[in-house]
Amino acid sequence: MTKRKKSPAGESIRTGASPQILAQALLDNLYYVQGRLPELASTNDWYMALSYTVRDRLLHNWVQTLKAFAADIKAVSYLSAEFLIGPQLGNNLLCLGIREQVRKAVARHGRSLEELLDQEGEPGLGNGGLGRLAACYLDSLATLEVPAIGYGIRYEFGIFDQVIRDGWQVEVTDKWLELGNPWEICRPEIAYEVGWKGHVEAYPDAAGRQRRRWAPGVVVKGEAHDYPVPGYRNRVTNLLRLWKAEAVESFDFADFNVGDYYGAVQEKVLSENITKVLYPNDEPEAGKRLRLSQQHFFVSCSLQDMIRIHLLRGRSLESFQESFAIQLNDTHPALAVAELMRLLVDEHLLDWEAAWEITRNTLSYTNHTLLPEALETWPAPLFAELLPRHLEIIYEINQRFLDEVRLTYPLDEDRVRRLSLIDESGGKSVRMAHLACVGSHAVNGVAALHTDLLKRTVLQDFYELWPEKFLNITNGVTPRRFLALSNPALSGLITGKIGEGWIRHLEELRRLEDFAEDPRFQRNWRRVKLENKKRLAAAIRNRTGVQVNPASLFDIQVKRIHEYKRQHLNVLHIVTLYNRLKRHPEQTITPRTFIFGGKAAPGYFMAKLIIKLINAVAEVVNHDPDVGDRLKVVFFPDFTVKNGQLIYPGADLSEQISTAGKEASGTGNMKFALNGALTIGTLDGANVEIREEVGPENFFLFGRTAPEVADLKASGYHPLGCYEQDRELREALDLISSGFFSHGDAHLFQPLVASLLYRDEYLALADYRSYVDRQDEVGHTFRDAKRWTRMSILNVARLGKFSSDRAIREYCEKVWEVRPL
Ligand code: F58
Repeated sequence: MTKRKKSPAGESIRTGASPQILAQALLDNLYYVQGRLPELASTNDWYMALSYTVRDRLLHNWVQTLKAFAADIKAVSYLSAEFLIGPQLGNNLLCLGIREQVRKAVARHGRSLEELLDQEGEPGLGNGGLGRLAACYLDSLATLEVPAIGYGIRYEFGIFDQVIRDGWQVEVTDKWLELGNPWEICRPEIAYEVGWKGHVEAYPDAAGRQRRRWAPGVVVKGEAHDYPVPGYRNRVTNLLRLWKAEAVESFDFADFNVGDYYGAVQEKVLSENITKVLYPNDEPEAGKRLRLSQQHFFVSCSLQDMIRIHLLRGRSLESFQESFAIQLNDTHPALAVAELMRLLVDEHLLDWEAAWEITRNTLSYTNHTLLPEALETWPAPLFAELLPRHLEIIYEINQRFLDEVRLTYPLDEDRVRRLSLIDESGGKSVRMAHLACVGSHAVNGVAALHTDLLKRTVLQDFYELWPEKFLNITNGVTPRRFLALSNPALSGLITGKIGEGWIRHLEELRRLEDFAEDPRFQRNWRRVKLENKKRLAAAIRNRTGVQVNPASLFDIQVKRIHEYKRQHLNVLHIVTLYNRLKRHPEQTITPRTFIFGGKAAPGYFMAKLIIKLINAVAEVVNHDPDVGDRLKVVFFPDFTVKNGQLIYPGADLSEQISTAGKEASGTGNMKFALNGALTIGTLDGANVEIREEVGPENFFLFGRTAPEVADLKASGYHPLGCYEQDRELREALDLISSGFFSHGDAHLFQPLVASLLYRDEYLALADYRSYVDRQDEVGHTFRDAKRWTRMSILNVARLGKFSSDRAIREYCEKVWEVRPL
């Protein structure tokens, strides 16, 4: 080891944590890494220098933790096409516990820590809940000291940035790497080759057994890019390893030698395309060959990496399952079933039976959706072209599996057809959820209701076949990022009362119950909320120009825009309040600020129209003198993790209003409640469990239940009937249809209104009355500050269950069979 430079006080310039040493380290990094003198340095230069300074302090722990991977300890491998990790600097400071020292060090150079934190963009390497969940789980794994690697894709362009122009969403390329990325360590020596296309050959092995061998037509290299994932104040730093596609050099040179220079360059460009861009959800299936390539690419690199690590331990592949528990985050990495079989059987020459045993014992699968249109399938011809050997393996798995099914259910060919990995209705396609179920030893849903519905709907046949494989693990969120980091004022207040144990043991929040009615604590609670609302109001002013009143009820819905999440139901309520005010301008109502945020998939017309509607209603309501300050509507552009950290703490009311049975879990519901917002919600996803925990008297419930939704649909639902029977609903819809919010253009919102009146797949009209009545109660309750504050405190106090630490403990015990370091 090289000798470390020491300060006079004996602290190392690379690890010391006093303000003095940090200030010196900052200057060193500014000079030697950024190549800048302080007087010429930009804010970004300072941000980079600070990040390197913090990274130095993480690396020591990281190197130590990596040793665990060389030792004989079982590690978790979390395979996910998305990791929505959010800004890194603030969280790393929190985990290391050096924020105040760093603040002083930065101040010595005349800079503010806030300004540098704000300079950081974020890696938008995910669409929404699923990607963020993966990031929360990595945080908990590290905090619970479980050795873990997150494996994913290093997209060059993450989820698009959302800009609002004339009320419409416009997508802008996310160039997150543009200004450099101090958290990433590129490891060119950790790289694997991944193949596509080509053909499969049969040959006899040394023992004379028939074997298959894949000769790919195209080969690309995957290069590891590593991110440190620190635990909270515990010296453990795990690893997030993202793969970047590169051209394989030998290919370039071969082309170059025959003089095809441009051919070689094109090869390089095509290879690198694989990790160019994250797919936004809800895009049509067609033309998604690149997406299948991405899945195969990151799965193959990750499995090869795990096998390398396992063999480095001096173990044989028969014991692979003792080195790794691999979690499939939805079906995006489900190809792992076929790829692990291929690596074990074709490359490492194991028997099929032995390989199958290893595969099943190693893999487990989490399902995140019940929406049939969201269940992944790939056309067999596309598979055959891109991954011919994998398709053969899948056919073989299927044949053996269906033979087993036939033994269990003789003469039930209908069931065999339903269970098959191949959908034969229409053109043949591969059902990825079926592949994941067959290849895993455990299958879980993400909230109690979701798991229940999984067993009774989309995976019913699998549940009947293997009931013991199924379990529920309700999602959770990390209290570090979503309370300690994003809401320092509330955290301080809580810690002042019950100590800081809650940061690792969220159940300890329960002790706040004793203070729910304490007048002084209540006053402080309200003061903190008001501060957070002022901070949010300032950001709203800054980004939208709208001035909102921090004393009004902040009613917030932030999440991806989707018809099942029913942002338009929220809009119908706003228009209803507006109509009431127009009819009785003198009426006293609880002043409200409605805040929306969320991205629509670029190809999802209806979702984009909903954004336009929100902005159109905002435009009218915000400028109507009859309304004054009583209603304001805001669309906060570009909802990200970073913006979320600002928004959740400023909420009074959390909108969790999806049609019952559609939202698998939701995690925003947990983030809001943890920050003291009350929920108005349906009995959907984890709302059910949140309500159970906080008590029904502290939750604003409305709407039909999942069985009621199913019954209504089965008995023939006629939304027009709701419209005819409810005057306020009729007036709200009529006003939208009339062109009132669209400068007289009566066509603009017709597709939305017509879809509600004549189809209303997500029962917005059926739940309207119950929603509006509950909202009236919300408005009423908010006027009773003591009662509201009590409810808010009790919500926070009873939220312990929704820590991602609890979820990870359950995975460790029930699925992975791993123990902390
Ligand atoms: C979400 N799924 C669920 N998918 O909708 C949400 O209820 C749940 O809380 C969350 O997972 C975590 O379990 C989700 O975010 C995606 O974003 C997919 C990404 C890939 C394309 C299809 C959508």
